[in-house]
Amino acid sequence: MRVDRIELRLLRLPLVHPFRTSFGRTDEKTFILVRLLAGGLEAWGECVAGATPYYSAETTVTAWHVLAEFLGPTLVGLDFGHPREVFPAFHAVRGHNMAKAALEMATWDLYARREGQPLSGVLGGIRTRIASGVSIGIQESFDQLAAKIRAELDAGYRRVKIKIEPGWDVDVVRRVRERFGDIPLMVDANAAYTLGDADHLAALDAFGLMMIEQPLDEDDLTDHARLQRRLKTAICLDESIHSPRTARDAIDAGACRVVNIKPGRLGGFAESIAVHDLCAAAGLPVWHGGMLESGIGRVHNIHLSALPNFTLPGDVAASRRYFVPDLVEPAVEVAPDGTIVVPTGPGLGVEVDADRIARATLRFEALAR
Ligand code: NPQ
Ligand code: MG
Repeated sequence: MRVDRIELRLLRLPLVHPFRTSFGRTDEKTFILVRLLAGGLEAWGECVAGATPYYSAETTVTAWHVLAEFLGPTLVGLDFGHPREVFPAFHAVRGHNMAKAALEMATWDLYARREGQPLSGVLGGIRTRIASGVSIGIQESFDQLAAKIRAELDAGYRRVKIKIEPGWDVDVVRRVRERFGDIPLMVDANAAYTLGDADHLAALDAFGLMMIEQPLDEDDLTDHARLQRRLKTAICLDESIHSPRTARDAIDAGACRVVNIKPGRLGGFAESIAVHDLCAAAGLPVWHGGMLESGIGRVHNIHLSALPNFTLPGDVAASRRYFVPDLVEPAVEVAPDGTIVVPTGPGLGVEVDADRIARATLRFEALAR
């Protein structure tokens, strides 16, 4: 298989609601879409890097640079039999996993379309529906948070994750438990704490959380292992897990009991499958993270979530929580039982709306063989 042409587009879409985490607030999503043309087929990928380097080092600007100057030329020069060959072909480029993933994931879509199979089928998925959860940003008041939680539970979502930071944590969780009882609840700190906060974080043990996600720094497996020994609550790692090797090291160190898989953070689907498989072998459940993707990235995530060890509800929710209209038809919907159907058509299995993409495009560049 050879890719004839790669198109890069920088898009900006307004968010339905602003989203605040411990690292900042965002009102819109700026991101790169990649479109591949190969042998009369087209395929899509979405780069999850945002406009700012606050969640991770990559941004839309670094990703555009690396895609246009390095990864794009490598991919148009590559004759590959299977998309699992693409990530190794990018080996000379250090890091930049989000840029790598955008192209790599598009090659899986291309391969699936060529095979006439749904993307989930070529990835090894076994589910027809996936369980959906929500991630609720830091709010102005507890009442605002409670109203959001009520609405999401009423919509059927199967677990609620609330973002925490110092000053918006133990008391908020206590009040959520008092108001909502035994709902499936977890928290995500996006690395806002240090090991010195261990006593404070241990107060969360009283509330039966499913897990606490990424309490400490991205590069701090050792302190996560120390913290995990102090807590009853399971630690889930997100930002720390960059590769199958860091996943293995985290598991060996006892730094977590659950892993969040985001293909953007890992460099694509092949590396995500490797992490999925090694967590399964070690007896750790995984779930699919979210990066405020448009419908294109969102549908990629749905297909990967069909793999067997995605046994916990992910941060893969309905389009309408983020973008109206979305870039895909039909938009992603969540059923009253909190599940999302895995599309069954070839590749992504949804239509991409070229007009909406054109209207949201700020920058365009094409690379050809
Ligand atoms: C997380 N996502 O699990 C991330 C954080 C996140 C849904 O909680 C632009 C770039 C916007 C990166 C929004 C959720 C982002 C972003 C959220 C990362 O930690
Ligand atoms: Mg997270």
